[in-house]
Amino acid sequence: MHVVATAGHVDHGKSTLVRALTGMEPDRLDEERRRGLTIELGYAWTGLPSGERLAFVDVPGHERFLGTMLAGVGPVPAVMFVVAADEGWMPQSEEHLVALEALGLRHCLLVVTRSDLADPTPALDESRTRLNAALGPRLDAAPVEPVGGVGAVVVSGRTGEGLPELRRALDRLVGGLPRPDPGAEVRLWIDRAFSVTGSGTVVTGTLPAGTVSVGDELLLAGEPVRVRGLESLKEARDTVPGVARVAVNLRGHHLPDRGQALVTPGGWTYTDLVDVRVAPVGGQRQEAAGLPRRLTVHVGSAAVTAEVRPLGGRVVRLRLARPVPLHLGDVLLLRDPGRDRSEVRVLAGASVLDVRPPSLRRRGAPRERAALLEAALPKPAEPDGGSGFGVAFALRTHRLLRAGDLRAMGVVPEAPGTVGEWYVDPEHWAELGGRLVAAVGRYGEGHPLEPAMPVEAARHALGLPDRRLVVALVRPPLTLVAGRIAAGRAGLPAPVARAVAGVRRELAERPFQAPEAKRLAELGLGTRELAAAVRAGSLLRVTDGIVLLPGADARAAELLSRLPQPFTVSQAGRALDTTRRVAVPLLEHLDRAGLTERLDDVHRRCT
Ligand SMILES: Nc1nc2c(ncn2[C@@H]2O[C@H](COP(=O)(O)OP(=O)(O)OP(=O)(O)O)[C@@H](O)[C@H]2O)c(=O)[nH]1
Ligand SMILES: [Mg+2]
Repeated sequence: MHVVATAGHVDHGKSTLVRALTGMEPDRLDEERRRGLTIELGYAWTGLPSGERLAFVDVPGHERFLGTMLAGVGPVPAVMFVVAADEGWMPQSEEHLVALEALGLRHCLLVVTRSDLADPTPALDESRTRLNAALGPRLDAAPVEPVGGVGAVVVSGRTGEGLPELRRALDRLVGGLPRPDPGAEVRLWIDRAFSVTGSGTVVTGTLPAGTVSVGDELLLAGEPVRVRGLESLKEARDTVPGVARVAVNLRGHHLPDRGQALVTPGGWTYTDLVDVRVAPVGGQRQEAAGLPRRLTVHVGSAAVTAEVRPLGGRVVRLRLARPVPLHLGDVLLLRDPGRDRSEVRVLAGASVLDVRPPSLRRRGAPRERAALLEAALPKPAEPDGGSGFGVAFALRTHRLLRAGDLRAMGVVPEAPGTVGEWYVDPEHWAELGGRLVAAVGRYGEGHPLEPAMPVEAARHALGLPDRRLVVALVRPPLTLVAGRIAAGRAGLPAPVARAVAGVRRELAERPFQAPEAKRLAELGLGTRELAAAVRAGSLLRVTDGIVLLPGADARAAELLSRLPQPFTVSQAGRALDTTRRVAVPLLEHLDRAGLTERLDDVHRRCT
């Protein structure tokens, strides 16, 4: 199934076309029929020649209802843009086009209708030129001739002339739409909500991607709600993947407003503070500094008032009047609510660059922030429709995030985290490593009798949220000894250094199989030699006579954290590919370092 929205000036024949194509009435209100005017969003559907089902969201063209038009178009991937042959390009043709440009629309079909009233050629030529100028650069492979531009069809909704051709053109339009991911996080923007006697609250909307099923728990304004029943195109369904029109029964819930959304728990960030990059529309060069202080932000079916704070260049911070579920790369439409009616009121589009921006108090911080975001932008610099924003971008701007934070930002990591659930920007990670060496050195100078730095003190010094990150940063010349980080000291006698190098080679292959006492004796490594190697940071002492490579303890903790928790000594031994001789003292060492915790005689868990 596909969903296409209409667009175009008032009275140009949008609803007439939807009616002619579907045999259904998009104008359901008495007032609409009396005034011959669309006021509310209309819904109708039909089968196309290919067998695909197509639902329309029919929008009003009247300038007073621009907000309703935006609510209808917001979540929909493609538009049928209607222009009357006898009137040609009109103010709301222009305003709707600017809105579609701001929203980053990529799939559009031009329909010149009312061709029974006038020669359609002038309207067709002008409209095609304008649509191509505004949308052309963004259009995905052109589904209809002329190649590289918006497809166009001439029809009459009155006589039916051109309708078969229009159906074929719609088939080509929807055939060119990308297949949305059925596994995507659900965000169903509500465009209608009503009570049905006997079944309670029903909300409807266009599901752009993901899957909704009966029994799902979703969030509505952050509160859990249960999907009690589901319909698509008036048929009861157990499960519906996007793109689709859906009606969701939320029995017992109070009536929500248009502009709220049903979302997958954990799949979105509810935020009232966003940093965005403004993209000018309508051929203007909208500088962010020229935006009004207050404007209306449209996203999906929502319209939210926002305070504007320019940060620098095209980057601005928006404080929204209420939290909205967003992802990085979401496209917002910025509109001036207070301008003169006769002017184009859509000001710009804006891509969401950050849904959890830091506070900016210091002088100069806003400008630095704008520069950081600009520099981190995916190349080419023009972000489009959410694509291009990935884990790397999120980490370049946040440095350090949990897997759950990334998911709520709409970026899905493919690789495992740097440490457990933590993802760290590679550049930042390298820098932290250097800072840890310096911090341990400073600590040693300040505490000559106690030269090794407690992990917790290092965590503080680096401002890290989790001690496991500190432990993972401990690499030669640093070593981890009983919960402290020691700076290695060079200068082992040559025979000892050679023997130690032999041990290190063997351990590199089987990192948890500590050399047996016999092997150590063979190499001439007695108690004193081992102690020197440990002091030099070349080996890690686990207990008397058991040595491993420096960092083996952090590596062990990392491997153990992947086991079902809690675990036993023998499970740990298997995970680390070693025997009890090593596993028991190593676990005790990890206990002392605070990396594992002993629960009872048999069980431990990672902290
Ligand atoms: N002669 C002729 N009249 C048409 C045609 N299409 C629409 N009309 C008439 O134009 C008027 C407006 O048509 P609608 O379909 O309501 O226009 P609309 O674009 O939906 O208008 P809004 O929803 O209010 O923006 C109606 O009186 C229609 O009968 C056509 O192809 N030929
Ligand atoms: Mg209409």
